[in-house]
Amino acid sequence: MSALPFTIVVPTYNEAGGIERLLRGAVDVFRGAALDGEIVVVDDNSPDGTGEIVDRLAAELPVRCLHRPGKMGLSSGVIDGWKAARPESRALGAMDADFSHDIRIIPKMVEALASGEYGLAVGSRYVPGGGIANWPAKRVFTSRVACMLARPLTPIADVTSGFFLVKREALEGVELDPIGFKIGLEVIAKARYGRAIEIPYVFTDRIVGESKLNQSEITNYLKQLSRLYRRRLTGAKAR
Ligand SMILES: Nc1nc2c(ncn2[C@@H]2O[C@H](COP(=O)(O)OP(=O)(O)OP(=O)(O)O)[C@@H](O)[C@H]2O)c(=O)[nH]1
Ligand SMILES: [Mg+2]
Repeated sequence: MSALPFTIVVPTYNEAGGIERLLRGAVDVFRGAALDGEIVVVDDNSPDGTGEIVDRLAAELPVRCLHRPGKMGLSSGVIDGWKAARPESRALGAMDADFSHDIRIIPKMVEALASGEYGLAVGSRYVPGGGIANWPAKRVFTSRVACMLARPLTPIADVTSGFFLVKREALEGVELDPIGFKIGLEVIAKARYGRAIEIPYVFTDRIVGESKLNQSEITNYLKQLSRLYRRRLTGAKAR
């Protein structure tokens, strides 16, 4: 077993079409690399029964479901999932449920943190070896602009990645703003992780289920950025 037990949170809303395959695949990756990982799915009372599927799988896999009463947002879901992580986990992560994030790089993320060299490992589309398989040009452009806007805050190229693993201690006492979809940016900008590494992977657009991303998330992202810039300028006091 790896020296670094960890918990990955998967927020879900109507992901019944793929959740079982994703969880089985991730646990296979954990077992194949002898990792001590658990997955906490945070389900917002999905009408399609995602939460019940996870409850059933909890009997045979290192997986649990945290049920929330209604759709409360991706970032707050990840934060609530981390609060529910088992005490022995020394690293906390996040991953989407729609197969966009390549579960095969999880062992590299764990290894980076276990080495003691890094406190944060980010799955990255924007370093050599990474990429995006099947997004329309307009969406790639929007994503690149979103990352550029955060450039003065961090040298990390893929700041809007929702796929990462961070040392638990790096989050202690850190107030994360649950606004919008970009919990990764909150962690990158606020957590005390020391060095970070970006691990390349090729992002693939969701193959089952429907997108929950909408125009208001772009507004939320701009709001989040402005709060982070303000915080930077006022010496980390503002949210
Ligand atoms: N618990 C919870 N999960 C959510 C909520 N909104 C989105 N999610 C989950 O967050 C993850 C990312 O959502 P996506 O719809 O894939 O958003 P995206 O990746 O930005 O956009 P697409 O890939 O185009 O769909 C998925 O696992 C969703 O099920 C929410 O309000 N609550
Ligand atoms: Mg997605």
